[in-house]
Amino acid sequence: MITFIRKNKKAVLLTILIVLNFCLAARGDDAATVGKKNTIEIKDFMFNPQTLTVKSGEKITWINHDDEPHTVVSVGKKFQKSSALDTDQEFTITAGAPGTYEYFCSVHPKMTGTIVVEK
Ligand SMILES: [Cu+2]
Repeated sequence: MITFIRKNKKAVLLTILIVLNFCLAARGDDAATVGKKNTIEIKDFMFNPQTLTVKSGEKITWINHDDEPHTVVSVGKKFQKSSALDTDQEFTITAGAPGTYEYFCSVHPKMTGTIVVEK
């Protein structure tokens, strides 16, 4: 009887470990998806998407797919500005306090975009 219970406990422990592993794997997938979700592509002198909504604490990445250099500069200096991004170069920030953040390209000031940060 005691042996039976011990064996059962091992089985329960093993099951917990397996379930935990699945949870961790699922979390890893989520993180990868979130990273891709918050990417703004710079192409044909435009930020795409023009408006991006993220949650506070999430990362936002711009990637320049033009042959021209572009920058990301916050209106009112509300977040760190990028250096001039060459082709395929990326710039990442972490979304701070909730609010609406406008930005532009200092090389081509007509290029503008908006970040909306939610709680
Ligand atoms: Cu530009």
